[in-house]
Amino acid sequence: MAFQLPDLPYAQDALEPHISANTLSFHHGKHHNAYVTNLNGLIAGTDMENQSLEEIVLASAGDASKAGIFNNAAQVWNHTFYWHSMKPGGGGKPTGKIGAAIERDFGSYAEFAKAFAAAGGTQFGSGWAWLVSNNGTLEIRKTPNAETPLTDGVTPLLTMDVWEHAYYLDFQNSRPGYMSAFLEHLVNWDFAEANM
Ligand code: MN3
Repeated sequence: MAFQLPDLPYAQDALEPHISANTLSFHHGKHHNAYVTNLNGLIAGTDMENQSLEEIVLASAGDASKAGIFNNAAQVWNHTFYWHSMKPGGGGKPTGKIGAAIERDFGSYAEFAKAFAAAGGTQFGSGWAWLVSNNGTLEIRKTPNAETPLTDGVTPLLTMDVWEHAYYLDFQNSRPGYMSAFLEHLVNWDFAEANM
């Protein structure tokens, strides 16, 4: 059964003025879609054809002969997770269970925000910044290219795509500007809390 490109969880213009409909039309409609199409082509007729996306990611990780499958499968998973990591009117300091866990494990929301932006800012080239739960303790991770903390046995709570295609149309080369908009206006804390 072939994988399908999942719909965005909001309208294509819902994240404006921070992330434009133009960015989402390319990022979701072209980039994410290409990973789905490539993955379907790579697994067609193999024993991975009937596996779940998570099973394919875990089974292909670290196997050089399956690098193409891993890269496309992980990028399909990462992008779907990223769309849900944002929402219109999101961002800012979280409250509730996730807010308390952030204060417990980072000292304050400001310290978390600084460390999360540092992870995204120091990811050389393409990759992802993550908030994960490591056996109940919140941690920040960064991963290059298609790599995902799913393969490290931790639970992803939130991710920020720092590939240039995520921000170049709206912020040109300013990854810091994109990361500020993400943290201040877009983070879906309800999604992060539901993943805890
Ligand atoms: Mn991307």
